[in-house]
Amino acid sequence: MVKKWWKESVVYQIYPRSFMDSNGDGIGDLRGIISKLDYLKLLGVDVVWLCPVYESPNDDNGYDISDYQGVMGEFGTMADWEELLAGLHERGMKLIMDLVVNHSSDEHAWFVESRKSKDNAYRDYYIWRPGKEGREPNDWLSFFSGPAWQYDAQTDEYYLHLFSTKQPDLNWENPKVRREVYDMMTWWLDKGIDGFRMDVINLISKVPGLPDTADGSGGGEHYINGPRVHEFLQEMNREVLSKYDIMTVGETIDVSPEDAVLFAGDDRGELNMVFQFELMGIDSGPSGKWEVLPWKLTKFKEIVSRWQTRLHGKAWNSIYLNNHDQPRLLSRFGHDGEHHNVSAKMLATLLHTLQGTPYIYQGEEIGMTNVRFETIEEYKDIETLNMYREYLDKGHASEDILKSIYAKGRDNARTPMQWNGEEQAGFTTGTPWIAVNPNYKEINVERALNDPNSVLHYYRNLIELRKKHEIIVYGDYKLLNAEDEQVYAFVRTLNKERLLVILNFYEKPAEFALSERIAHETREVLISNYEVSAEEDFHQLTLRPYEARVYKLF
Ligand code: ISL
Ligand code: CA
Repeated sequence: MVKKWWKESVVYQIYPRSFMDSNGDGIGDLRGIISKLDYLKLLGVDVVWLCPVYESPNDDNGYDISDYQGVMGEFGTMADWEELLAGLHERGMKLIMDLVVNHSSDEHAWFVESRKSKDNAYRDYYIWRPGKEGREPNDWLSFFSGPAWQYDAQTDEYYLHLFSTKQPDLNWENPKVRREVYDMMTWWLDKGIDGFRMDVINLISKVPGLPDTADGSGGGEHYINGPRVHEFLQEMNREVLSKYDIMTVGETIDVSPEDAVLFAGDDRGELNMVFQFELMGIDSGPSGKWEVLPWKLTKFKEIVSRWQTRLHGKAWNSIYLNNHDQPRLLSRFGHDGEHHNVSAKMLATLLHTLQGTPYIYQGEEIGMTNVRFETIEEYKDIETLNMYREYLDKGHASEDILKSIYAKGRDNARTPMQWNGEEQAGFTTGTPWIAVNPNYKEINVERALNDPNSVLHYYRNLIELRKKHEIIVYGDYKLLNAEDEQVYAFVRTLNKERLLVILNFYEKPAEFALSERIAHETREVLISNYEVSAEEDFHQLTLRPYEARVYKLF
């Protein structure tokens, strides 16, 4: 397998608004991040993915960009950003920036021009259509509730917005738009950044004619992996990406492993890897993410294993169990009560021992959990707030909607980083833009640093293991027990070396039998979240709640 630095790296995702506030206005900022660089170094991560810090009216917390080459005033200045980049590089870490070019803000100069008149030079930078019999041009729906079209009286036409009304979709059919995007990317790369995470990049090509859906299901079939998406990405690669030694990861909604091989295949000249959403959909019903269903470990293993094996030798996986759009991994797949510590370590073990580049989302390394605000007023996320209004209008009860928000709302991941047990968790000296999770007195960085048994130190150990054992990066993957509803066990192999990973996903102790062959091999525990006895019968293991073990076999 071809060796690459981005395969050997561990990425840490920062959501700047919630990471660290340096000036007491309650909003995380660039100087706040700079003040925590030694912390990131201590953790051992190689790459920081910075969520958008560009100028933005913050309808969607920076994912609505009004100037791609300016820094958001609330976050600081370009000089601060340059200091951040230099500070990372000095410490041997890299920086990848979020690239949000499926849409811009409606306050971007291009859109301000575009909406002025039908013959404006920028009209065609966006997707404008006349209405159909006094209604929207088609029946597509926005990811953030309601139709994907907004009427604009000035020119008596509608513009397309797959996300909020303040996030008009850029028209990638227009070569001028593509040129602007490539020039902007080049400008950032020439400043010395190390790559991009590309927001909903598989939505940029829409089916010509923008047809109605067959069944009113939203319209995804007409813009997810659209007809020209690979052509556009190959062009972007030729014009920009191929000229630098960088990493790229595409956020791709609704893709299969087969699609991923097209986006990130070694010989495709597109991206290095993609974020898949199959696993994140494991607890959603047919109506979408707000329909919360129990999930099953057999299904979990089936999804992960299919991605592991189908990409092997062809493309590269990105491994993540949560991010700024998802509930906290611990509250979703582990136990955020009495088994907090062991279950966080168990999930971390999985994250770091699969084949692919692991992504840690801020706060995950100390076991931060979901939050439950009592009233809707405390929530800030546009997706959540729009959905709440839509569901209320449809007649749902507020308590029921709140239940879905507790399980799936994006603000679960956006409460301030918990640095210490002092007021506002040490995140700000002022009033935070979103409330701190009340559990900050128990769960915080200061406490974790002082406790050798903490989740944080376990993450540090896992990251270190990746540096020492090539097999963790490059070994292939084989699932041992597809049918087992409680234990997840797999083997990684590289040349003559083998790694055995055993994870109890539940609170209940589990019996786990190993094959004769494995049981007779010499073994060494590389990492575990409980003490492991050498005397134990290796044919038949009894695993404690959320127990995780990684063995090297000889
Ligand atoms: O997580 C999701 C599934 O419901 C969506 O909330 C999310 O919008 C989708 O995954 C796309 O995410 C990306 O683009 C959005 C932005 O709001 C997200 O924060 C970003 O990660 C629009 O730019
Ligand atoms: Ca601030």
